[in-house]
Amino acid sequence: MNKLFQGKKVAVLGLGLSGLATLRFLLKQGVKPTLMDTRLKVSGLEAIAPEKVDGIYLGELDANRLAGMDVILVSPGLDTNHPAIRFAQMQGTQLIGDVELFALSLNSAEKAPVVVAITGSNGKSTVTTLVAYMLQCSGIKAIAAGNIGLPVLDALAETDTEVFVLELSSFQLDTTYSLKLKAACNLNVTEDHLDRHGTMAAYAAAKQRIYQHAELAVYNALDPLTKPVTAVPEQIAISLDGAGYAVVQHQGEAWLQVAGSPLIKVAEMSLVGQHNQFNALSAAAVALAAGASREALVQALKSYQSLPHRCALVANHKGVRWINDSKATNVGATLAAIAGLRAEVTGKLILIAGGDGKGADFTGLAEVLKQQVDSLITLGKDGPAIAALVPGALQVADLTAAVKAAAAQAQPGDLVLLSPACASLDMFKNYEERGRLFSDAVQKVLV
Ligand code: UMA
Ligand code: ADP
Repeated sequence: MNKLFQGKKVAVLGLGLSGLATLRFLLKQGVKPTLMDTRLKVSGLEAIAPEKVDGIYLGELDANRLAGMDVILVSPGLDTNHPAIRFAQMQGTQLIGDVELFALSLNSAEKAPVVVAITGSNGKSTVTTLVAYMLQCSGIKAIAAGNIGLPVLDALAETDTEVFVLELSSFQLDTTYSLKLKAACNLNVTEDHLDRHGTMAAYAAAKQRIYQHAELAVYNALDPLTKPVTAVPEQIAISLDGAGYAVVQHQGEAWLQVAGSPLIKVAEMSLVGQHNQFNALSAAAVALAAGASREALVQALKSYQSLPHRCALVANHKGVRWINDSKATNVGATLAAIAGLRAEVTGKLILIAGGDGKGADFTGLAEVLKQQVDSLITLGKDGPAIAALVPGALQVADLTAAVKAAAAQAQPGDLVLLSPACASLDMFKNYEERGRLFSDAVQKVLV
């Protein structure tokens, strides 16, 4: 590892969570990097002793300074199409991300732990945490890291980890080259992040990179973009009506079928909705490859606690249910939420949507809005584009107004669903803040 960067000029570009984890890792290796961020203010920098690094540069990127580097460790939040970054690459500077550094570090270790990874437009966090939980229930020391929030290089500091379960975004995969995986899973590829990737082809190609050095590919039988385009020694296709991994009728009830035999009754699972049956099957395939036992899979699927902000019930008041699905940051996630919940609604389904669509085309929502949503309330930057899909949509200025408008029309049996189909960054710090403020506004309006 040390040798890799010896005598080289290294820059850490982007000083958020992953950038600062990269810096900590490099300092431990005795590397003295240059730090850069396009923002003028970055929190966490005050803790860095200036003599430990080779300069800190904030604000507009200097193309010549970047091109003077041998290696740039770029954080996933920065668009690598930035002209100064492309210029440096053209001058021969190597561009890699924190996941690549994690891979290089493990590849040079004497005894590398097992690594599995999950990508997809939707369901990544659910599957990642479920795989880690299945392994933990099997008595294996597993840790979930990556896009889920714990930077991979911070996870590496946990020395007794037996299995790393990584959630990887398309941005992270774009700058990863040598990650060796016991199992790689691509859940689905639906429109997202087109403001960065430009085209669906480029986005799908970034997701395909997860299979580069994988022993097993777990993919979605119904989504051709997830099928490996390169040779992967072993492959498992997941589909609810498939064979090896599927939902089957057994003893008169629906069961999850895992590796060819029934594992658990669907009714016994803590997760609800068809998309979560698919997630559970995918997680089972990955966890088995990483050493989990079937007994542990059953235990995990019965007791797994859903992550917050994903179709979570925040209030059930006078027969009206209020659901927070703030993590639905793209069209595919909102479609899954509506499909999963519609059957349980006896009254109206009132949808609150809108935010920053990240360049998405919303027409895929139109049919479902017309047929399955009874009332649409929109907000945010792309609220008007979503409202334009159906007649009679109500456009409001903020989340509180949306909740008030929903409360004014809700009757017993109705369900109010916040599932924005958009990122939150136009109005909120992140999707968690949006979900929390929704929940607060609901509690206030119900008093
Ligand atoms: N930024 C700048 N200038 C810079 C660097 C960043 O303006 O020089 C801005 C960008 O607008 C960016 C934001 O800062 O959106 C954060 O970027 P970052 O690279 O500093 O992000 P980190 O704090 O390191 O967090 C990253 C992931 N963020 C992104 O990919 C945008 C986190 O995923 C991840 O949890 C973390 O590393 C640890 O691995 C978050 C995310 O939103 C949850 N991911 C996207 C998603 O899930 O849709 C891909
Ligand atoms: P990610 O980490 O990829 O954003 P999450 O597990 O956090 O995924 O789920 C995000 C949203 O996507 C949730 O709001 C949920 O309704 C929806 N979702 C979860 N799994 C799937 C799936 N397999 N297919 C489509 N949508 C899904």
